[in-house]
Amino acid sequence: MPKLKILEFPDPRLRTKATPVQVVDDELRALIDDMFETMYDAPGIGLAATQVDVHKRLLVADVSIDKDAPYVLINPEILEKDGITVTDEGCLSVPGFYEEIERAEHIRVRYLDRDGIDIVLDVHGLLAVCIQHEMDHLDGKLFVDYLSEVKRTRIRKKLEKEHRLLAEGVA
Ligand code: GNR
Ligand code: NI
Repeated sequence: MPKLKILEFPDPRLRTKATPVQVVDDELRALIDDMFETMYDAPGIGLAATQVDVHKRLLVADVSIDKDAPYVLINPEILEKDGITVTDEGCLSVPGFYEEIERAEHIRVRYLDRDGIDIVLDVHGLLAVCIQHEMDHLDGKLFVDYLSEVKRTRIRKKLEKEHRLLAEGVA
């Protein structure tokens, strides 16, 4: 299956607020399979539909070492959050940049799985961080938004330069 193209900051399409999924059908499951392939190939531990220019409330994640613990969250909602954890975060849409970001250590999240079943799950640690990072994407938010404007601007200029060089066929 084709690997999907991942949008990169500062692409304005990453600022789109995704809309709820209405039907969990085979067409959606085909997209989910393509998202997993794209995420594992990147490689990354999570991917939001927004990043592949599909503006539906859908994310995939797998934080396991062996890449054998896939999660699909459709229309995710955070019911509860507590605790604070700091993680050196990266993002496939902000390649090459890593910064410490504070998130809730525990979340209780409600979502539909790939069969359309309503699930409530308590999540801790890296998976909780990843789900919060992916849910931000669905609202058009990126981890760089938590940084100072000086840092965000520096990252934007470096990526814009990379994109310009790539378009010119230099790199
Ligand atoms: O691959 C990824 N690693 C990661 C590390 C720390 C916190 C969040 C993430 S998510 C990221 C993949 C990605 O960009 N998902 O949107
Ligand atoms: Ni990301």
